Amino acid sequence: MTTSTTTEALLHKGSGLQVVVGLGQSGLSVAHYLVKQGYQVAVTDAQAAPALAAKLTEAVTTRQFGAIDAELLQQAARIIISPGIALSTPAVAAARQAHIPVVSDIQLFCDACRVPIVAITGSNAKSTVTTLVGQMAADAGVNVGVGGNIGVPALTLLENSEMALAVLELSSFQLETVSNLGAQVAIVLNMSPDHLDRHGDMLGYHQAKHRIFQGAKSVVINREDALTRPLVADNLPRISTGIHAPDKDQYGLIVDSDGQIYLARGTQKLLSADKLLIKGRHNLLNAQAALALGELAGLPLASMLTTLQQFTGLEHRCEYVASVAGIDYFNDSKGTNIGSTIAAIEGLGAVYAPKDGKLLLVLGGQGKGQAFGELTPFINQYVSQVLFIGEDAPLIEQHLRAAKISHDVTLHQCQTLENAFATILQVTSSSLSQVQAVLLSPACASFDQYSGYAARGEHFSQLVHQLASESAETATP
Ligand code: UMA
Ligand code: ADP
Repeated sequence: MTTSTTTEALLHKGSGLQVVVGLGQSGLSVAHYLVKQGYQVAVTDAQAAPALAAKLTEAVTTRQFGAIDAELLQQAARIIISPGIALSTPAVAAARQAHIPVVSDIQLFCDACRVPIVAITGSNAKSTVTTLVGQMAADAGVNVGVGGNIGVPALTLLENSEMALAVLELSSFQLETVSNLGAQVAIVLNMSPDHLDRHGDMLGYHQAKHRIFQGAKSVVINREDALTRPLVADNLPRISTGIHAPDKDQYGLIVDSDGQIYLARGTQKLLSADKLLIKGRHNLLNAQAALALGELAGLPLASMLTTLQQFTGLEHRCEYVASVAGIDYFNDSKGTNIGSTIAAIEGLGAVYAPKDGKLLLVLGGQGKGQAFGELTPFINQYVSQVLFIGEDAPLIEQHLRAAKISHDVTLHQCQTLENAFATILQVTSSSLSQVQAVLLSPACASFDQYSGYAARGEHFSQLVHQLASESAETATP
């Protein structure tokens, strides 16, 4: 797929300075890719000593660290911006004002990619569905590359010259500077508020996400969420997913007279929901999305159904950790926005409610400008204790109170996870406690206290295991 370095060097010499802004994973991949293509490349980063500078090829001699270099940006023929850097950053905004094109690594990827792209975005479930579609393709014998926001920079996929299909998880940050992606099939899985601090409001966030449909050859739509539909009327092939019985050739759920739920395509029952290892209504939608994307990418149904039954889900997404003193602990540290936390509360709440059980919910971190009051009806239905951690904890409590949280729900300000566990012990040892499950689903980013959601989830799991060993010691005569 990649042409030889010498040919590219001739091709791109003299086409102007390419300035890579941000030397994280994607910036590093961009710099290496462009150098290989023969471009003249410079890099700038706000950090004085970015960790990845040591890995940068010596061919990049202009390296401006310690601040994003506004003067360097003004000299660029093109700026390739990292997703973590806002377009409103003054040096970047000034360059755009001067009509210097600003694109993301995904633009370079789609310009060079010669194989079909399955493009996946949404507020939640991106990594789950991307992994599932990638696995479905691999199990069907397709040489597939899986990358993007999931943690593998997209451009590195081009190093595989045998790749026959690319499955990309795309964030709103990556999409906001992409034009005419031209995916074989594209989806916005769902839309709920997230990253509003960066996009300004829901409209800005929606506009960024919907760029995924530009040039798409087919689309998948979530019938439960009107905001997932492409705005432009067109006659592209499209398949929809949803929680009701589907129309012909669409995906949905069929419920038998005995209450058994099936994944279905039209009137055909494909698989009983019991056969899936990933649980909850949201995962039934995720499974349908993967099937519909796979269908439009040409994957065989029988093989996709086999993959679906083997898929155990990803860590830190409503992951069962352990049961201590009769209480189940779940790590949903990847629940970093309101939509994902609602899915977790509803999904687990529905499991414990028939047994008169309630959830204890650990919430908080960096709030990203969200309206936390939207959680209140779900908390009132399924939760008896809310424990707040992190920098926006007081604000979240204010939002819940303003949205009329029930007097039956007790609120605790804990600041840290360690303090939260002291409270958990206290609350659950009371004979009046209705708590049957503890759920870490913070609805917030973790960067105020952790290096990322994975570190937060691991800390939670470690505290659960510590509690389990202390509880076993106490129980030993
Ligand atoms: N930097 C600046 N100025 C700033 C901000 C950052 O100079 O204002 C510099 C930092 O010093 C650092 C570099 O930019 O050296 C980091 O760039 P980055 O934040 O874009 O991170 P990458 O390592 O390039 O990772 C990015 C994605 N990160 C973000 O979108 C924040 C990764 O998604 C993605 O996996 C990776 O590219 C490969 O495509 C992570 C993420 O958190 C998982 N995504 C968000 C999410 O899922 O919610 C959108
Ligand atoms: P993303 O990559 O979009 O962040 P993940 O697959 O990592 O998505 O899941 C993120 C969070 O969203 C997890 O807390 C997970 O339990 C939750 N989640 C998964 N599927 C859905 C869905 N269909 N709707 C809402 N939340 C979901």
